Amino acid sequence: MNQPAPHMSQRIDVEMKPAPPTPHVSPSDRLEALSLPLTHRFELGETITPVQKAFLDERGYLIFSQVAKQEELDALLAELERIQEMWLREERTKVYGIPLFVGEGLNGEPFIQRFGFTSMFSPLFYRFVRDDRFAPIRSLIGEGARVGDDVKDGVVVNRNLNTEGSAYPNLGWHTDGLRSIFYGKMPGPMLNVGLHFDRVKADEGGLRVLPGSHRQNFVEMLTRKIHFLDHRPDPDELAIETEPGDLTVHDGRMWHRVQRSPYVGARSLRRTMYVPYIVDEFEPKDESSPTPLYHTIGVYIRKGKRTLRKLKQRR
Ligand SMILES: O=C(O)CCC(=O)C(=O)O
Ligand SMILES: [Fe+2]
Repeated sequence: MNQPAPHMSQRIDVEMKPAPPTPHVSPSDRLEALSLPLTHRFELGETITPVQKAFLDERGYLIFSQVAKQEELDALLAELERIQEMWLREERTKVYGIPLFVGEGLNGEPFIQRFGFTSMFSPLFYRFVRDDRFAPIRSLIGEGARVGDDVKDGVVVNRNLNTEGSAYPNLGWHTDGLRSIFYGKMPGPMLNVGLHFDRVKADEGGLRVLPGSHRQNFVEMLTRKIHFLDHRPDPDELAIETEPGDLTVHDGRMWHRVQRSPYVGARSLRRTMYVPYIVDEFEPKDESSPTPLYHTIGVYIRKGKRTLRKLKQRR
């Protein structure tokens, strides 16, 4: 269950608490879930309740209130600074084949805005994502769910910032399932688990989802919107408001996007961590892994935007 983490000096052995059984959902649980407001905030307990499971089945996502404490968030963020320092010093552009998004911070300094595979480089991240409190979350993924430290993009941390030099102020409509296709797999059921570090109200940008859109067929999943390029609000979208320490779970087939903050600078900062809990046997990655096509396209798009901005500044 525990893969060795080659970039860490000590070997870490963390026993993961076995996931509790997935609850059985009765028709009345389903009705109760459907009667809840779309913005309902659940409490994460020792197990996933039948109503929580029904809400996820019906709506495609769950919001758990205050799953991590502020001290824990602060420790993870401090660790992220250490990882950034290390990667900037190494002049890295990729980790395990996945491009880093490097923009400019508040004072024009290099600022990494998307970090992949953090738990392979940090004992703190490695331990945190294995904490007992996430055992019920793993029960949603399936039997034998483990942490995908070195698969897909690993444990990802995003830092959205709205500044002139930002490389990642927003993210267009997409389904996470499409990525599986780029990795050479058909999109099976998959859940994306996100930890939120900041208070983000609906009018401050942030996560937007199309509730129920995980139920669409495969063709709709490919064609409902243009993946990553469409940033337009949808009349049916829901803004997921977060408090620091909230945890969200969303179905990989559901359409979602990140709305740019209307504020510029420090007030626009939004940080999230996404954990791939997986059951399937993906190929583990390492430094020699190739870059998936859509990431290469992303690199060129960000380069193009940067060049355009510089040209505009010169005029
Ligand atoms: O920033 C977020 O909350 C969502 C990010 C996301 O959807 C993704 O990286 O696929
Ligand atoms: Fe996503």
